Amino acid sequence: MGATGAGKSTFIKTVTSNEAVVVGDGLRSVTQEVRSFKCQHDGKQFSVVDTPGFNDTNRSDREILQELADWLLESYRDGLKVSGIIYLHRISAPRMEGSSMRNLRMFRRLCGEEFMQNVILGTTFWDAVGEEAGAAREKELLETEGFFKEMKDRNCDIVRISNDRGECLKLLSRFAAKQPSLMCIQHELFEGKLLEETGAASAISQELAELQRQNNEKFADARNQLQRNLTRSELEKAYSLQLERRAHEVQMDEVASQREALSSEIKQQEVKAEEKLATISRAISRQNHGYQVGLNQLNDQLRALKASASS
Ligand SMILES: Nc1nc2c(ncn2[C@@H]2O[C@H](COP(=O)(O)OP(=O)(O)OP(=O)(O)O)[C@@H](O)[C@H]2O)c(=O)[nH]1
Ligand SMILES: [Mg+2]
Repeated sequence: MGATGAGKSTFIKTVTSNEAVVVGDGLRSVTQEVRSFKCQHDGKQFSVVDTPGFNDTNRSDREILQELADWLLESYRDGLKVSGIIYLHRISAPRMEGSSMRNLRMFRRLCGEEFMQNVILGTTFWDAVGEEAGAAREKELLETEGFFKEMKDRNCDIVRISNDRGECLKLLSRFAAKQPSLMCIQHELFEGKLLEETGAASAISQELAELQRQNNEKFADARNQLQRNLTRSELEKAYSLQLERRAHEVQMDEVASQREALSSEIKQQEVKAEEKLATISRAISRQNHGYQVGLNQLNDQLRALKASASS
């Protein structure tokens, strides 16, 4: 067992020399179903079981667990017990990522503490790291709680796995020396628990709930941040609108008082113009009156002249 790409099928192909074992050649997960391969070693018959890796690119951990659980329950009903499990981990992985931690927690719940003595913790990809860097990582993995420390404390064997067939076969011999045992999930399923009620499944749901909680927290943070930003920008907008309105009102007041001043000035000028007009028309009428008087006098003189001329 182990995460996808850890080298499970490679190990099985090495020990069984069976060409039917499909090893991945890309980034995508390869093994999709639990499949058993037979091999002989040291006078003993082994069934080596390949499993799909957790953290599959195509399927959820829940589906993978279902696949494993079905196989384990069926084999238990058939009277088969598991002699051991090799849990593979890529030593070349630069850090223990969240998905690797999840897989490990689920694996531990799947086995139960008692079964740990039937587990071999195998590290692969040693050729992809320097001996020194690999050894430092191995030490950290074995000494850190939540990584492999608890498994080591439970007497789980720790081995470095190479592609040497002889070395790999020796691991099968180690299992042959162990008492086959029942895994926790086999007990649980055989007792009639639903998969959802098993420890391994609840580990997934706990992880999912934790992921959900973390996502919700991130979402709430982002929403609060957005709200704060919005509120701030809205306040700034409202404030600048208010300033604009105040400036506009001041302008309007100025225009109104200018208009008032202008209209009273116009009125004064109108009064003055009317007064001027009245003065002018009075002068004209005086002048007209003078002309009329002169004209009358001239007419009188003309009439008098005409009368004296005819007599
Ligand atoms: N360098 C190096 N490559 C390895 C080692 N073990 C496996 N590989 C390569 O890693 C890739 C994945 O190996 P698989 O054996 O298919 O991995 P798996 O664990 O069965 O993966 P899934 O079936 O997807 O769960 C293949 O290309 C292997 O050749 C190793 O120890 N060193
Ligand atoms: Mg595989």
